[in-house]
Amino acid sequence: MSLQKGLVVKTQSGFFTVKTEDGRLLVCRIPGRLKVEHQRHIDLDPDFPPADIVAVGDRVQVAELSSGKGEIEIVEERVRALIRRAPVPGGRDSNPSEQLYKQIIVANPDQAVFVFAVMDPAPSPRMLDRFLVMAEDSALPSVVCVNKIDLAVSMGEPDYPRRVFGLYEDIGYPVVYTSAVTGAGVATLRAVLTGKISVLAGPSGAGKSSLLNAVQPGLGLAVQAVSRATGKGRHTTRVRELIPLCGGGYVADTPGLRGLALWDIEPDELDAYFREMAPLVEQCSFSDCSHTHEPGCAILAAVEEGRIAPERYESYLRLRDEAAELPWWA
Ligand SMILES: Nc1nc2c(ncn2[C@@H]2O[C@H](COP(=O)(O)OP(=O)(O)O)[C@@H](O)[C@H]2O)c(=O)[nH]1
Ligand SMILES: [Mg+2]
Ligand SMILES: [Zn+2]
Repeated sequence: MSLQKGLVVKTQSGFFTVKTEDGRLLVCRIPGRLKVEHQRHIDLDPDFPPADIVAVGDRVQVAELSSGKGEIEIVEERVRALIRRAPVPGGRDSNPSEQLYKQIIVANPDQAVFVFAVMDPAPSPRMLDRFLVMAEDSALPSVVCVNKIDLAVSMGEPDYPRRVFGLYEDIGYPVVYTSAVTGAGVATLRAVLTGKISVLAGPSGAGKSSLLNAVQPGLGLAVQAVSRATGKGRHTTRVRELIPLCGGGYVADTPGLRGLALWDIEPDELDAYFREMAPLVEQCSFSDCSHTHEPGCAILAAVEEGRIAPERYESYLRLRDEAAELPWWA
C-alpha cells in the first residue's frame, strides 16, 4: 500500500488527525506493531525514556484505510520537541528516575512567541527570561510580543514599551510591539506567524486571544477552546491541536508552559541559555565559575560595566537557584 506524507494536527484519546500533503484530513490510529516497536526501544535502551509515540507537529506517513481513516505507519524523526517531563502517571515502584515520562507538548515547533502586556497585567521579566531559557534549551527560536502598547500611548508614554523590553532587542531577540485594540503591529505579528508552527505562551490577560483574533477572525476563540480542553481539570479530555492559519502555518497555545520547571537544566549549564552571557563564559578565570562571586568573572565584570542588564543577571541568579532545586523524582 502506498504511504502518504502528512502532519499530525490533532491528538485525542488515541486518535490522531493527520493533514495529508494534498490537504485532506485523515483520522488515524497507531497500529499495535508500532507500539510494540516503541516499547522494545524503551526496554533495550536505558537512555530512551518512555515518551509519546506521536504528538501534534509530528511528520508522519500514513496508510489510508477507507475514506477519512488511516493508520500511522512511520513517524519521521523530530527536529525538536517541546517536552514536559513528568512522573509516569500512577508511578510504578522501583527507582523514581525511571518513571520519568516525556510528554511531547508539540513536536517540531518552528518558534515560540511569548506575549506580555506593557501593563495590566504588569509584565514579569522573570517569567519571560524563564520562557527564553526553556526555548534556548529546546533550540527553539523565540519572538517576544509586547502587547497593549495603546495603553502606554494614551498615558503619554509611547516610548515606555521599548524602555522595558528594548533590552531583549539588544540581546538579539525579535521583539514585536502590538495593540489588539488599535491594530498596531498586528500585520507584523501575522507575518511572523505565517508559514510556521508557533507555540504561543504568556501570562493570562496579556491579550493572546485578542491578538490572535486580530491576526485572523475566530483564531483566538479556536485556540482558547483547545487550551481549555488541554487543561488539567478533571472533566477535560486531553486534546492537543494545531490551529491552522489562513496564510499557512499553525498556532498552538500551550498553557502548560507556564508550569514547566527547569528540570532538564543543571545550574552550571544555565549560563549557556542566556544569550548575552554565553560568549563571555570562557573568559572567566575559573572554568567552573558560577558567576556569583568569583574573582576574574567576566559575567560579573560585564554586569558592572552595564554590558549585561542587571534585570537579566538577577533572572540568572533566581533561575540558578530554581534549577538547583530538583523535584523529588529527578
Ligand atoms: N488596551 C488593550 N487591551 C487589550 C489588548 N489586548 C487585549 N486587551 C484586553 O485584555 C484583556 C485580556 O485579553 P485576552 O485576549 O483575553 O488575554 P489572554 O488571557 O492572554 O488570552 C481583555 O479585556 C482584552 O480586551 C490591547 O492591545 N490593548
Ligand atoms: Mg486567552
Ligand atoms: Zn564567571
